[in-house]
Amino acid sequence: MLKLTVLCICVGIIYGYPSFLSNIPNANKVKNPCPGYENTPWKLLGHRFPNRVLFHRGQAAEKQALIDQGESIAGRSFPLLNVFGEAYKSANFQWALICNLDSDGDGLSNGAELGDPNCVFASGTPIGHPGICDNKQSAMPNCVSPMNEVCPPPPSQSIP
Ligand SMILES: [Ca+2]
Repeated sequence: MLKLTVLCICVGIIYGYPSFLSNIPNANKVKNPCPGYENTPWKLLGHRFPNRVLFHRGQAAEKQALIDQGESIAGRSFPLLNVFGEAYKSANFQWALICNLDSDGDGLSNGAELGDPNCVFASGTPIGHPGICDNKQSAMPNCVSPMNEVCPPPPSQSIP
């Protein structure tokens, strides 16, 4: 029975993200808007890191930082959500409740950014990232998630 429980927990962890993403339109088509990473996929929509490798590194760093401060990490979770992920979680994972919101404050609604501007769960192409201010048409005075705070440093440029 214990083995079955462990197996179920592991399967849930490994396959949890796809079902989470399937409830957000075009979530698997979002691109990384960060300088130097443009046009690479942002696979973990709602999280501060674009892929599982970087996500797990980020988790390890966050845990280590707490340990270094003398804090316990027992029983704590480290979802590393961005502003869009926090909004989605707060809405109990209901896309309809956050579609018209502008989670990152860049002047475009989450639906507009994800290619579902009318909030009908349309299949389309995302024009932006709903958790990072990447609206090139606006000065974004209400931005809460600027690139210079949430993006990693650009990869080093290769010398020609
Ligand atoms: Ca955005």
